[in-house]
Amino acid sequence: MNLDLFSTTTDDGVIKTQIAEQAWHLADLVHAQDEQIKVLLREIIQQAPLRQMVTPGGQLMSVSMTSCGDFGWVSDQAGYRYQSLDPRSNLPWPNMPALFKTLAKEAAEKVGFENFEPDSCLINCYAIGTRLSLHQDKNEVDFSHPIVSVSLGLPATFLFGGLQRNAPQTRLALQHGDIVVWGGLSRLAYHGVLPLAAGEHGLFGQQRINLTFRKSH
Ligand code: MD6
Ligand code: FE
Repeated sequence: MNLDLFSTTTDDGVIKTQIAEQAWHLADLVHAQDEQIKVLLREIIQQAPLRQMVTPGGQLMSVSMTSCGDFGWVSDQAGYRYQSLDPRSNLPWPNMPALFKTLAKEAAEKVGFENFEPDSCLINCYAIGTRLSLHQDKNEVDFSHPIVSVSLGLPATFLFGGLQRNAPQTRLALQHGDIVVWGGLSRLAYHGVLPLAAGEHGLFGQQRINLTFRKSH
């Protein structure tokens, strides 16, 4: 099924497409900040390296992950959760850079979520061929806050489904610099990412980086 997707242009020239109830795609919002983001990401990854986590069911995830902010999302045999310490080092996660927080807050505001205060930024790194299977983001304490998701590097196909795993899915092409924001009635929608197609991005090379900002607590 394909929802009726419609585009509007906001006052400040951002192309905004609603993908579901209270879910929006914002095209090319990152603009000129991408090089700065890359520098900040390198610093974060030096402190808290990307790693493949294991699902509670014992499967190695293909996407590599790390976090910054007051809390980081982790998965292991004991389950999915947020932790204030990186289990790899037992040190706090790197601070969330002000630039990251501002970007997330501004994106949320553009689609009507005022006062979004993310305390966690999950950094997903996709190599060619890796994917993220259909899931809900439900480890946060309060689902009234939206999620803001920033795509960098190679393009990917995002699957956006409904509140039940078997609901029909919409396919969305996510390009470098795009942001997806969702909350409210779509907050617990199932979603995933298809295997990353081969390619070479000018700034990020043969990978896709996704930053998802959440208020976890
Ligand atoms: C990704 N994103 O785009 C994976 N979750 O690489 C997510 O799993 C996600 O983009 C919640 C909200 C937005 C997202
Ligand atoms: Fe997710």
